[in-house]
Amino acid sequence: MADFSRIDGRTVRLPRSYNAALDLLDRHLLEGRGDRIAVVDDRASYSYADLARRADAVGRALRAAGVEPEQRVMLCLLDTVDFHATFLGAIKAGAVPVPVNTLLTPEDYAYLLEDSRARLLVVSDALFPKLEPVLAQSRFLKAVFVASSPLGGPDGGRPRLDAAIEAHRGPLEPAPTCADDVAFWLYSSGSTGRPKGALHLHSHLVWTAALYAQPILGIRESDVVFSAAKLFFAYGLGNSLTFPLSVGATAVLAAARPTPASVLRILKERRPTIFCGVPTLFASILATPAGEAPEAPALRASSSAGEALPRHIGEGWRARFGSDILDGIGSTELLHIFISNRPGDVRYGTSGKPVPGYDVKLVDESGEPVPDGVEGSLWVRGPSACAAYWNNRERSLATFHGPWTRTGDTYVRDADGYFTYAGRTDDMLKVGGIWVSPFEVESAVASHPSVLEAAVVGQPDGEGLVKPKAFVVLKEPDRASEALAAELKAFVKERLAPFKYPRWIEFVRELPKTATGKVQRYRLRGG
Ligand code: 3UK
Repeated sequence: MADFSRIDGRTVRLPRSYNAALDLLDRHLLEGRGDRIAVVDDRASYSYADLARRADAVGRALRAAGVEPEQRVMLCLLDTVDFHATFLGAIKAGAVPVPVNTLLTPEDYAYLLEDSRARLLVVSDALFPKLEPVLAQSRFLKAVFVASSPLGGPDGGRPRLDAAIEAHRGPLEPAPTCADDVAFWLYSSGSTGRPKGALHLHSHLVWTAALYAQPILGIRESDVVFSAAKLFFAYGLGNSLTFPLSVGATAVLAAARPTPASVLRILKERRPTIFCGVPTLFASILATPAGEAPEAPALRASSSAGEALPRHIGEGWRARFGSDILDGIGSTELLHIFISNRPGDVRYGTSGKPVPGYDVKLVDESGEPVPDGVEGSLWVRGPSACAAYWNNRERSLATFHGPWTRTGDTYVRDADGYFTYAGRTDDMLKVGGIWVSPFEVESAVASHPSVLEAAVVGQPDGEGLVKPKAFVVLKEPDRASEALAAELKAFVKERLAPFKYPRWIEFVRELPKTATGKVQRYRLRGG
């Protein structure tokens, strides 16, 4: 009989012998939830029993292909049921799934294959053309399975995952893992340097469900979750896999890139009760004209993460959809959200309060705690923090200090205990000797009714002194003009300390962003 976790208030009791896939998937069959719907993707609905059978077949196929426990399996998959089956099947078999961003270049994938030494790759057909050119140069890869997606695509003559599943039907003997074994990796992309593989353990998934999803989001068996943030991102993995599967709820998946129209259609037709997105998406949805009510008939809460949610977006969403967006900060290293707003206690413009079970501290340059109202570097401690970065002693030493993880973010805590984002430690600007948070300037610019979004970087002026410059995306790009630029400068000057206003405004059609929606300010510097 399998050993499962027991969630006990804010604590998770984990047996030493523990496999996360049994806890998230097989447990539901034993507890009588086999017929409940686990996943609804673009093509079909899958019960917990269906998903468990698929995961077992994938695990057996991996073993048959020569994948051994502890070896990595790279997943470059669009959001379909195949992600769940492969991620959980690999974990159950003791292998280590490594989901990667689906928006990278062939060169990036070559690096990730080399760094992870993945033995097997499971790739969606639509993404196969980006992987195919680099497969031959991988020294470790033994096999490739191509997963059919609703978007379609070639397989280069490689075996299809569906065929492998058919050929390997049958029960999978779970690997005898323990709670502290490495279960999966997630690559963390900084604004500089190569991505680093964050090593996550079997225990980490259930901890994020027990500390954040159940008490804060309030997720329960009857919920239907739709996350526009994709499964390869730690945020999406929690939203669409860990959290619903932790309680026997349902995840709605969409393979294509989310657009305001596609998200609005899903909110209406699939009736999710919980929606998860990133601020840019919430903003672009709000920029569309309100439709016939009700636009989101079942929605009771949304979450936002990845970057800070500007206050006006939260307020606009509440006004239009009748429920709140819970902004929270998480990271790949901590796996999910550790400071968050919560239902009935939302303070827009802040990240909320620490999620019980996580400890956070704000410190100055010498590591001393800063008082309330003063910016400090954010450190966090909690049971879902990754063990280390793979094969990168230097970056591990710089980030993980005993039980504490340095996030690289600057935050300020107010007297009521709410935490407000003040930028990345590395993006802060010194203007006239005073720190300016580009984020603060961006928020001010973006609160102008003509602006969709903005990014602010430092640029040297005629004196060689750094001043803020704003790159601005307008809701109606054709409205760009000198007059509007002057108006935006005045608008910011009225709202912030005058030295913070952007000395230059450049109108652009879009901002350079990481696949997970973060503005790449470094690409705008010197621009
Ligand atoms: C920034 C935020 C302000 C912050 C993530 C939820 O974003 C996630 O992980 P990443 O590793 O990036 C982490 C960094 O992103 N950030 C995230 N959320 C917020 N800044 N307000 C926010 N609400 O710089 C952080 O250090 O890509 C988010 C769950 C899991 C995640 N991995």
